[in-house]
Amino acid sequence: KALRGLDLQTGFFTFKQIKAATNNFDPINKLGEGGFGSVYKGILLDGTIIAVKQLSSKSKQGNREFVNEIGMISGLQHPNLVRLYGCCVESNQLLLVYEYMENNSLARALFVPEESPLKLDWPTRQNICIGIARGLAFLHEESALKIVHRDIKTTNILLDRDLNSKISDFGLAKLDEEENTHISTRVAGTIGYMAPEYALWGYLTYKADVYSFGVVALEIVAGKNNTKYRPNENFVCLVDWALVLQQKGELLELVDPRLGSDVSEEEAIRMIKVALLCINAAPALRPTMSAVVSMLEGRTAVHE
Ligand code: ACK
Repeated sequence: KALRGLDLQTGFFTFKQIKAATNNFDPINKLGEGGFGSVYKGILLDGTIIAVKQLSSKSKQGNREFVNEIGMISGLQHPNLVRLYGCCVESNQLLLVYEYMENNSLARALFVPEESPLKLDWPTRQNICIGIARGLAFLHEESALKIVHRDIKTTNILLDRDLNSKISDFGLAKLDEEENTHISTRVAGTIGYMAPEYALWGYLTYKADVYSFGVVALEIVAGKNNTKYRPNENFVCLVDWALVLQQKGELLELVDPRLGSDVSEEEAIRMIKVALLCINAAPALRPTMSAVVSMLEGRTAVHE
């Protein structure tokens, strides 16, 4: 019944097809693990490379998020959303089949030291940031469904072969209903990225995604993980540090030193200022995602 809304553009795969594509879930093809289970790389008979998400346990929670994910993104197509090709619900299997993203997650590219830091030069980081903003603007404003993602963070942003960014993991996504407001009884998301009004009171609007985006944008500029970065003993995270630097008028201190002279100071300051607007404690004062896109592209000025 939950699959009733499945869009025709999203197909069903047989378990046999998936087994053949992943070489029977060969550990060599394992791309990684999430809270839900494992992700495998596979190749379909027509040569399409896919990523298969396999739900590990039969937990009710996992099931609900799995079905939710299908319902949310089946049929949704945008260059900055990871495309869902289909699913497999055969022989007690719950599998989601996505387009394969060659360059893994943004978190890995930004924070894992073994990954070449210069893979993400300044123009690439800008493009990644604008891509995430465009994907979110589409979810919030253009998609017929008006979706709040609820779990925007660097591990949920994947990078394709050309390092374009796409949003993934719609397990927690919600439809934005009734005056854009929703009081959640179960607050789900990730510490460090959750908007304060949502984390504290379960007050959910699309502005919660805008806040999370702001944290991600700061992480992109700084090349540092918000909650794992302690600039000194007085500050517990990147966000706090950014707010202090804003007061001192020293925003450039935030810029990732690995970027060297590659970075345009004007563009870096602009990205940081946009991020700071997004993490405003008052949801009403945060910009919409289409306004964010426009500011990042330099089409409109950033009003502080
Ligand atoms: O940073 P990663 O290697 O990129 O670690 C995670 C892991 O699986 C668990 O989510 C990777 N992953 C998820 N979806 C895809 C995909 N569509 N293409 C490639 N890798 C993926 C992700």
